[in-house]
Amino acid sequence: MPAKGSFSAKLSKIGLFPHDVKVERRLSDLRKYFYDKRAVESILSRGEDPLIYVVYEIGREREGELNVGCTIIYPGKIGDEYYFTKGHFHVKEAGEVYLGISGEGLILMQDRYGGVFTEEIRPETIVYVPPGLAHRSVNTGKNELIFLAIYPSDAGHDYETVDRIGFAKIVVERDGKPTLIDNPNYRGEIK
Ligand code: PAN
Ligand code: ZN
Repeated sequence: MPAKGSFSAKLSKIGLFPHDVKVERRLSDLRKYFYDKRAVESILSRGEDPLIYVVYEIGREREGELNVGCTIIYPGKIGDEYYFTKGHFHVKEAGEVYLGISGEGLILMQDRYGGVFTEEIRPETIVYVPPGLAHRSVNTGKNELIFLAIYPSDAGHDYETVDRIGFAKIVVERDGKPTLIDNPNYRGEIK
């Protein structure tokens, strides 16, 4: 828990975050991304559809402006794979800054040839996402992972490429610890 009255405590009261868009992503929206298809189908067939993450966003339109999004990824796993965001490339060559608010997680960044590296998302730390890299965030902790994302308002989100090829690496629990492994469903280099 963030210290009472701290910056993180204030931002954690996310109902106060000014937003004009709220996006909710449930397991059914992400079914094709989790690698353990049996685990996915067994949960959905029980009539359950857990909420994986929510994004509150201030969207702007004019070139030169910045969008601010606040993402909350809930704690949990499908099989042994931690909850994550869909992930996307930006349509334009636009970088982005992530500011960790609370919880623990990782951001995977992947180039167009499947090269992946990770950085930690932690409270009050900043991650820079360079232009041209797909990015997906993963909650590896026991609490909500909350972070802000700040990016050019005309960056655009390309989900289609990630839909088509996936991420080359995924984050699973091994011996109680988050571990990066090859994604068995990865479909190779982008043509
Ligand atoms: C973030 C993401 C947010 C949700 O604001 O959009 O964490 O992830 P997906 O968009 O992949 O579902 C960001 O990177 N904006 O550019
Ligand atoms: Zn982004």
